[in-house]
Amino acid sequence: NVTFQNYHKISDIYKYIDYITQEYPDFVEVQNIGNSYQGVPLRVIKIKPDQNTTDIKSIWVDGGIHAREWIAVSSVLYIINELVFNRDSLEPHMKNIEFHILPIVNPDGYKHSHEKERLWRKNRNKPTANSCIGTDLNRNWDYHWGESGASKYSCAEIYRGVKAGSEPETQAVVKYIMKNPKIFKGFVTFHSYGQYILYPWGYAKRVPSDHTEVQRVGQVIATAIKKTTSVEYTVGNSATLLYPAAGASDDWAKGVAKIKYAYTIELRDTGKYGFILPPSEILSTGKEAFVAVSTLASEISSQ
Ligand code: 0X9
Ligand code: ZN
Repeated sequence: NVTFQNYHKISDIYKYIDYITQEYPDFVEVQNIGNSYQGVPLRVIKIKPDQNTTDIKSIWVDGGIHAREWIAVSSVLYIINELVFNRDSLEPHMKNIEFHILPIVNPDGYKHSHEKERLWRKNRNKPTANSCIGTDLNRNWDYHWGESGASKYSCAEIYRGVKAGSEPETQAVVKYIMKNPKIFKGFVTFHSYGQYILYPWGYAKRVPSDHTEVQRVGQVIATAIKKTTSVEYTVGNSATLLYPAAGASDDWAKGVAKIKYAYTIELRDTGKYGFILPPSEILSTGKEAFVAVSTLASEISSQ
């Protein structure tokens, strides 16, 4: 079983996923949506509402697109844990929400970060014989792909890939969501660090026409987090608050899949430990991630 006292290696995470899907077949479903470059299955865990629920709305949640951001993976596992084991005490008005959760978008990179280079960011693809290893999976998505804040050089940390959607990890998620994009009302991708709740666009300092509403809900989430752990998250537009970076998954979710509430949440901390967040913060950061997703669920369920 997964504890929230330590970061876990990939094999333990997959065992945990298998365990909960076996134990709770009534409302947990697992689906392989594709394979990573190195052939590791990408598993989406679907947590379904009770039978006979009407007006079901879906929310996508993922973590671990960046290899070194271990806290994003542990926090998404924490969310799954809460949704499964505390199902009965969930707020009644989020009971028409279906969650589609991919805890590790980038298993190859995660493994490499655990075993070889702690600060590895990208996946482990090697597109051509003389290129460096790794595409930045958060620069690979097909919406304003290759514009500012993305590199065409394979050795760069922010390498965009040979073309938009070139990577198997990106393709798997695109294919899954685009099978039925209309059911998705929310999209949350967890990263670290900085304690930000970011919304599109990220490709340039521009905002979508519904940004006031998206900012409002972001602020509701930040307030809910503060009430839970006293930790502050700043809400704002990606490109303005952080930096322009094109080809990220949140922009794709909003621009192509047309998911209204698309957020990138940068978890703890604000720089003291950065990516090497101590295990003692796993549990409380997980709580923040759970509050974020459940608050979004409540907002969406009533619309
Ligand atoms: O640069 C990124 O990919 C994200 N920050 S991180 O430090 N985790 O690498 C921010 C992405 C924000 N979203 C967009 N730029 N669209
Ligand atoms: Zn990241």
